[in-house]
Amino acid sequence: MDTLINAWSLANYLIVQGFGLVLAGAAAVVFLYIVLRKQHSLRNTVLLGLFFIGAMLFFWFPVGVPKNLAYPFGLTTYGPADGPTLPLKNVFQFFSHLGAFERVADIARDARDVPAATGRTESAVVNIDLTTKEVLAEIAPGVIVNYWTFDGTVPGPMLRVREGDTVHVTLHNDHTSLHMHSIDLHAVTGPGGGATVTDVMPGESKMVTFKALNPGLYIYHCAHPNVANHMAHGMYGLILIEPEEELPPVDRELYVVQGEFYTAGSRGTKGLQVVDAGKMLDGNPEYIVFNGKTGAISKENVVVQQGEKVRMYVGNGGVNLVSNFHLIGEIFDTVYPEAAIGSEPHKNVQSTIVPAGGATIVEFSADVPGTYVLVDHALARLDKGAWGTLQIVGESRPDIFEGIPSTYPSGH
Ligand SMILES: [Cu+2]
Repeated sequence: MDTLINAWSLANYLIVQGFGLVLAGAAAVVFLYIVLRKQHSLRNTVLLGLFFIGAMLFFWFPVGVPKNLAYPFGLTTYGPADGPTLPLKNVFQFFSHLGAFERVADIARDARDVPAATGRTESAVVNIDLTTKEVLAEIAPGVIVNYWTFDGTVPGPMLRVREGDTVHVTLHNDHTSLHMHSIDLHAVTGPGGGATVTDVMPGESKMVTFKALNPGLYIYHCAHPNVANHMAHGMYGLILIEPEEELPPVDRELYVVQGEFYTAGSRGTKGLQVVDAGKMLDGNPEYIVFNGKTGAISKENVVVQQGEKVRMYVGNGGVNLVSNFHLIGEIFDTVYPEAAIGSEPHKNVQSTIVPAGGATIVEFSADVPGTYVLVDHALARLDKGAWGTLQIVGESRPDIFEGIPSTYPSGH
């Protein structure tokens, strides 16, 4: 990575936005002192003093008085724990440890990376190991983000157990981490979904044991305060609790998780980006992506054979937006709304809601060959990255779809 770009990121982050304000204030005080020493006039001293105080009130108050040297300045929050601001010492620590972070060539978890069905008819004891790791990777070409991950990808690995299983989840926090992490699995019945017993320091490990009482597809995520901030760094994934009575078999399964990223630099700004907690509180992400980065799910990799029945496990890490999941040119034959396995599934659905911190299961049959685009159908989000493609290969089916393809770039 270009050292100059990193240096500029640091300068922009700290000097321009933070210390610039302090420097301006200090320079103004020195300037006034020099002027007043030359004036020897009480009237001018009072006037200039009032002018200075007025100017400071006018410029500084809207920005906020720096509190505990935390970034962004002047952010007041009312959550149950600390807000999402970063102490400046953490920012310095981050930049001084840049060399220690692993550079991941591809942060995206492959959409095809779905664990095989347990195939069991009896419950069992299952051991799962996860490692929280803070890494650097591209969210878009040339745009570097400090991701906090489960097992080095976003989303973390999809987990799969069976209803009635006893599950031991051991959470390791990599020694290179700067922060504590934990895990809250929405499949857990118990305090914090496991988070209250898995707060781990860098280099340490802790275990939670739970009984998988309820079948379904559940989000898991880091729940160390500030929880939203940890999730906005990429700390989420899905766990499937297979029902005792198996779901109908399909030919292919896919794993997709939507998430938002709040970078301080505006969308497309190259170089290392830090999180902007103010944008996160306002719910205005610079990037909305499937599986961790723009372009992560592509038809080059996700190839479906005509005639196959496809099931997609879809989650939403949020932290603010509800996804309106849609596959352009397909109709979901079956949807388990909110991933509620056990309820009667919906039939013939176009778009389905995936709540922040929730999931859905959709199924479709691959009938007509071509490229298909999966989207969050709040379509302005496409331009923030919320789309991917898959390909159906096979013989044309003029009985279902016929026409001459346009030579213009395809819209919706
Ligand atoms: Cu965390």
